[in-house]
Amino acid sequence: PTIIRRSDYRPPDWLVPAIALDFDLDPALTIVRATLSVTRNGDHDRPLRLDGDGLVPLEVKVDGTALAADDWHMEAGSLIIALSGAAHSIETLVELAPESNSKLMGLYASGGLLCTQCEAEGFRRITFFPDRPDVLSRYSVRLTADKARYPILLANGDPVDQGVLDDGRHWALWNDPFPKPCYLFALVAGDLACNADRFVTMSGREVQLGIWVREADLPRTAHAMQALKNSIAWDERVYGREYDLDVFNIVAVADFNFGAMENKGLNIFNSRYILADPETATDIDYDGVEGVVAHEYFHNWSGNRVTCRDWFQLSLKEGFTVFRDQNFSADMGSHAVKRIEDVRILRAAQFQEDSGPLAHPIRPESYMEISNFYTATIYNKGAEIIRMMALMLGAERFRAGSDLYFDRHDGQAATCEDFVVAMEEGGGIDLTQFRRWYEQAGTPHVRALLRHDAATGTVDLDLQQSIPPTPGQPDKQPMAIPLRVALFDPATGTHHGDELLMLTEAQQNVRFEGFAAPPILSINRGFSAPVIVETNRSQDDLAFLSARDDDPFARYEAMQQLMVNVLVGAIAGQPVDDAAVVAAVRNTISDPLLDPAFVAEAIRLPSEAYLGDQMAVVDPDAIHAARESLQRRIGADLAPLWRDMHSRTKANGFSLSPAAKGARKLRNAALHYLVASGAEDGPAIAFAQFHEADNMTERQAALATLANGTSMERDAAIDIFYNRYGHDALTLDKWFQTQAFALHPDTVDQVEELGRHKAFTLSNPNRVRSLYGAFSGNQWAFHHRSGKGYQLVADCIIALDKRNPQTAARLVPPLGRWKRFDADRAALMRAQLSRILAQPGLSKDVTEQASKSLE
Ligand code: DPP
Ligand code: ZN
Repeated sequence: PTIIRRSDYRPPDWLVPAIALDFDLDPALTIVRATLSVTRNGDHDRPLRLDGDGLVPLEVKVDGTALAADDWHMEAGSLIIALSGAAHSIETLVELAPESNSKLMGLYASGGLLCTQCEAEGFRRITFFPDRPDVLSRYSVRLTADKARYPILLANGDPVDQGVLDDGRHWALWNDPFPKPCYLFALVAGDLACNADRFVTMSGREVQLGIWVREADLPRTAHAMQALKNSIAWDERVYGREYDLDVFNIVAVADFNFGAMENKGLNIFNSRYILADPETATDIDYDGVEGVVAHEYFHNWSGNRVTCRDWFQLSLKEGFTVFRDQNFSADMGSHAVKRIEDVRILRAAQFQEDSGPLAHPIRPESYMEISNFYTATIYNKGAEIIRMMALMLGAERFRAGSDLYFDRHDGQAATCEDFVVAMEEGGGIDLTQFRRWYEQAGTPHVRALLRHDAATGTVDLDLQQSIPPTPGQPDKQPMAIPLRVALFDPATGTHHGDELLMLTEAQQNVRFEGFAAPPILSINRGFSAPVIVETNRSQDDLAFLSARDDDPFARYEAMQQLMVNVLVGAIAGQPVDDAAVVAAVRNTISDPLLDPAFVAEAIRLPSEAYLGDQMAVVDPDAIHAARESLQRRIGADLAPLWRDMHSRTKANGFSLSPAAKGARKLRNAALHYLVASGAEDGPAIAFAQFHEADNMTERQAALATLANGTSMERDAAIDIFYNRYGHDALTLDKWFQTQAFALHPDTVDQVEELGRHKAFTLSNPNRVRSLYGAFSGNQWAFHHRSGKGYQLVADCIIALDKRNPQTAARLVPPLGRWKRFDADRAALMRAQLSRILAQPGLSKDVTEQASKSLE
């Protein structure tokens, strides 16, 4: 396959200022007529090249005249037309069969709907067009379909007109006044019900809001609607950005490759990020709905009004928009807890990516298949890079920078460099060295050693940074790393102020004066930089910080580090003092001033995968054993406290208030430790919670806790859950996911069985991810020494690649982590990657991921 390089960028040869699309919609045979106004861009004599993927041109007209067969030709799916002159009208006609489109890219059918997904390169599966984000056009779209089957016809922009035809069909005309790249095109046709509402913008314009779902799902859309209204208000208040069309529509679809898509004025969502009610959605699901609704809404400015010049700039819109949605969610709930959750996700997904064969900078240099670059690096590390700029600038100057960025580039296809320049000019800062964050892959390691000189009262902080080699980047330059630091006086429990240090050299020393006694170092407070910090802090220092640090993230982090040290010691077979961990947990759960949601985060043991990341060679069995043993110890030593906490946090009636959510989180943590303690009545208590819960947060947590064990209650709960929710796809996903994620010795066999279950299907990406995606994130089970886990996932990839390569490719990365494991496991993993690569007709998507993973 061809490799696309950032350095090869060239402006488009032809522009398309306007396009009229006419769809005659039918699941078996849809006819698409496109009329493009094209203009030559610059002084050249190159032909017009219109990208196409799987399209056959049934008609090609230039300025109203059908072209003779030798005036155009096809080249690798694209339509090439030789043209003289500067401007023409081009008309093409193609036929599509949406119901047989299993890739879910382009126009496809899902649960009785017809819908589209075009990002990144799906529009070329709908019509011939220069499918690149720097070609911006005004769209006018006419949809015609059977009125009984597809009573609702939606497209981008504002509705213009509609009418009924005599043959049982009807039509609608939509017009989008804002020029946009074709990846933001969308249409939906279906029998949909609407949760309708309105929003009056900051300048007093009224916007009609609609969330479109199946009639039966209407009661589950209230949370999404509230999140939408909150998002619109937040973007006005925090960024001064106003919505710009008369309507804003969201449609939920069941079969979707991504989480959601920000098409102009017509967002299309994976239904899991729209539908929520207490019976079927956990608090995490509710937060997911809020965060993704906000994310897609915020793209209206960071992505749509200002879009990307080319796909190498993807993080320009994604990193910035994730940063925006993270801050929105923090404002809607708890800043401390949101930051902890975001860092946990970053460490679980992005740090692993950054240390493996698929590591890439947030602005990559090359790709085979752009779909493979919708990664945690582009999204989550990208957000961290924006966050560091915001930290260095402070709120006001950051806002000045973002204002300049939006004003200067409105209506343009911009680059990451444009964003950085706007921050420099608007915010008044020099980001020359900081730009390396866009260029260099790999997670920087920072060593921070504190030395105290009692005679002079000075403290020296010796800082060192190093960035490990990553594919194609053996040597790295030092980064500009903003570190928030405080030095605590252990006697008083206070510090002398939080300082922002800029680490810019490979080695750097910072001196502090006036310390009679050695202080305790609190560093990377708030997780100010996405780095791995190593310090020479003792377990006593960490215990102190876990009880006293006034930065909630640093407090959480001290607790985690305390646990990691004990666990890593235990895994290495060293005698360990786990009493310090028990004491710190006791101390945290007994502190009445702490937010319960924070407590639940702080007392949670680091995941098996995170522990694996701390080891030179991951030993999944030893990690599992050590973690189970510490969990049991914490559970047993504090058993009365867990019992008390579990009954104390039982609520009377369901609410989504932060206090109620916090109480549920703590209740579930208490249940978990209580069961882990080995108490005889543990499973019965979990089963009672499973049975009595009036919400999915408690029911699923009880199920998950039981699923980790081998009690009789386990099987009963799994059966009851299936019978109760088997009819609801999103909830059934949880049934698959919980079993695939179970820390149970037979998980690998159970996953094999679940793959043959009648409710399992490869045609729904959510279902695939809920089984195989969850399973490959279950370190102990997936890395079963038999290699069977690898084989199951590889079988799934091979089968899925034939229908949906994009989703298949997303399952490959866990197999690529073989270098981190022992020789036997590494050989088994490599064998599966080779088997995948040997499949005839393998997609570009999976080929890229599997071949890079073998290197
Ligand atoms: N652009 C989408 C999103 O991140 C992904 N398809 O929101
Ligand atoms: Zn996005």
